[in-house]
Amino acid sequence: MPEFNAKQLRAYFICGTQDLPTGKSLPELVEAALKAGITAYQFRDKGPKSTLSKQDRLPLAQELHQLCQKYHVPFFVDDDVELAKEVNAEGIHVGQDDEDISRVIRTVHGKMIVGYSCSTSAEIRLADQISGIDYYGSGPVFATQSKDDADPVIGLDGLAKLVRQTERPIVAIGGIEEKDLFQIAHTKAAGAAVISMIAQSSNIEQTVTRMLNADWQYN
Ligand code: TZP
Ligand code: MG
Repeated sequence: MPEFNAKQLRAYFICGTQDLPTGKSLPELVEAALKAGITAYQFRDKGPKSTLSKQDRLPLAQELHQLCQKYHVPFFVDDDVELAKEVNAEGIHVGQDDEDISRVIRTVHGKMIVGYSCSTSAEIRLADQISGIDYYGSGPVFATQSKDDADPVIGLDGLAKLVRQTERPIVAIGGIEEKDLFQIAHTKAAGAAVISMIAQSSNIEQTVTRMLNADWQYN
């Protein structure tokens, strides 16, 4: 079982081919983020803007996993349990509309870190009853351009309420910019999960350093 520590949620980078700025490949971007010190990476490749065919997904995921291993950073796969198993990922992230969470846990139990998206109190209440979930991803905290079917914005207050409700660590997601990190940290969320803040950054080293050095209060 890969080691899980909530500190791995502090600077959590999510990226697929649909999120790439022009002129950069996914391995180039992910390696820049790893060099800068991200604490987790999630391969999330989906939607009409993905440039990958189904058969290209596996070798790319393998390459990205190897990169993460070089930097001792856990590699998560979004949604696709089969792919996660094929590449021997450290973790899987499951959404409310993905494969049933209890089924996923039975399949990967003891072998992968499990993350689950919960954006309401009711979702957390139900999820807290299920053992084998390591962390929640909650949001969108702010409006996001990166997910077409995003849930309604929960805001910092909504995030703080979910954090108070559960003992499990929550990684905040959705529209987070560098200027928001202090307030995110002060909700006692365990970290920030971001696409654009890193993918679109003109200084990835500085962006990730700011994520790592936000005044995180979760312990
Ligand atoms: N889930 C909720 S919001 C979101 C996902 C995958 C997108 C986050 O991307 P960004 O660019 O950091 O807003
Ligand atoms: Mg999903």
